Amino acid sequence: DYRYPRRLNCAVELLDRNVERGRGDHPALITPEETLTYRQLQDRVDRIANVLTRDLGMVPGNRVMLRSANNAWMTAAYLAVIKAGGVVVATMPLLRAKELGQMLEKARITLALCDVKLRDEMDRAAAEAPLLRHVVHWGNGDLEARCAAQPPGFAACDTAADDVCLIGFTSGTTGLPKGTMHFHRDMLAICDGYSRHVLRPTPEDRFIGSAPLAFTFGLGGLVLFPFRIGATGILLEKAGPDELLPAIEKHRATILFTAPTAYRVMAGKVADFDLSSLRKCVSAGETLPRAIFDAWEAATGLRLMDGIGGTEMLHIFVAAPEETLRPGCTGLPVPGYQARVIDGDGKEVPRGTPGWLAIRGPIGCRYLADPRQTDYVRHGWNIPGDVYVQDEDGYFRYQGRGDDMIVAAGYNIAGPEVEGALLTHPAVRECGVVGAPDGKGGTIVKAYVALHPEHFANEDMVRTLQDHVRAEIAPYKAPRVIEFLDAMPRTESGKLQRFALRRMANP
Ligand code: 3SK
Repeated sequence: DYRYPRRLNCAVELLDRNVERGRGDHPALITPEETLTYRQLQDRVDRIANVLTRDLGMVPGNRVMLRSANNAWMTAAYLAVIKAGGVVVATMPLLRAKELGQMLEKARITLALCDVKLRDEMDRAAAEAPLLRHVVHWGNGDLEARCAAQPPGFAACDTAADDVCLIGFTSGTTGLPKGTMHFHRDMLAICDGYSRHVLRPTPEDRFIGSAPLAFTFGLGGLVLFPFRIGATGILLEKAGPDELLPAIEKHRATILFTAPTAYRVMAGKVADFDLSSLRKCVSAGETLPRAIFDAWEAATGLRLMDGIGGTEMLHIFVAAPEETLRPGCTGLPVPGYQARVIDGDGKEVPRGTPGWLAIRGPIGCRYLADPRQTDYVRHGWNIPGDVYVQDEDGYFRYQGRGDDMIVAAGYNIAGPEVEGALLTHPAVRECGVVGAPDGKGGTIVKAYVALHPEHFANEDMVRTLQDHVRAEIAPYKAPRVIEFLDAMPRTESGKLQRFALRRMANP
């Protein structure tokens, strides 16, 4: 019911409670380099917290940048900052110095912990960041030696449930990142909401996935959800389909979190691996085309659990457990959340009518010093910019991002629907569909397509794909123009950057 004590440190609830409750010797984290039990992880967290507070002068409320691929040091650093009352600002590994600099400035960051493998961009950003006092690296022995010199044990900071502990920067499909602030209680609420009611894991589960811990999809699915119940997270620094499949087999992973495109690629390769340990597969970060749902079910016998979430609300807020999920629908609001479809004036539209998705729940959307707050939050409802239809029986069906809707020849056409139809053709590896000028003041549907290697990009293929779409969905939705690319532009979290395609289509 999302009621938490007024004083609460979520790192204590997620880590120390496991040791107190007899899970100390259970593996908390498995990585290619090391396996750490809850007790061993607790020791590392406490030592890092001592380094932060005694060595580096961190005080509660300080914001600490973390920079690393997914590994045990990154996880320990996350929990240490929070246990010491600080605020984590984790950065996606591929970000450049300029983007890091914007975050350092916006969040007024004073300390940074960084895997030495990612030091180049961090050092360049640090050179231009007057507020940043220390950057300490691990992987070169520095943080390791500082930890060894500290005493074990750390008394957690007595934080309030409503103290900020995380600023998650959105990767921004619009190219303009925003910092979203989250409280200690929010970190537990996603575990007690989506995970407990929809995913329903057990303490023996082993979670694996591809998203970086800097993306809250990965943080929840690989660390918070398992830790809330004393289960195990498996972390891979590189987690493309070619790394995920052997790791699932090797570590007998049971719950998989990744994006639709990865499921699509993996579906063609599963025959070479023993995936019999897998029991639940979560798909989010992007809309799940029916073709991918079917391909994964045919390949593994498992039904993908679709969900929509956001950095703003920390994790998934509309989804469905396997037994009630409907292919082609995202699902129902997670218990404790309310969702509705509204028009431009904020009024709920009738069932079956497309409109803006609005969400309200235990986690609020709060941007750090950003005037866009009032665009995305109205009367306590978060309006993320997704267009949905609510069916008669309450299920929410995705139509597209507001700016993915193409108005062509008087029709409203959802780009993702056309993409879903294209993806059912075996030659199509990935695609993106946007509106493009027709040269006469109107708009046409244009598809960008990347083919599987054995197929050729030529006029025959254009006609084949157009005919295929016409056979799958209403013919007026078929792309009038198809351009072939080697790969689609994607954000660091794997989302298709339709704005980049739109820019290409509207030079
Ligand atoms: O859908 C997303 O992009 C998302 C973002 C953060 C956390 C969880 C999800 C699914």
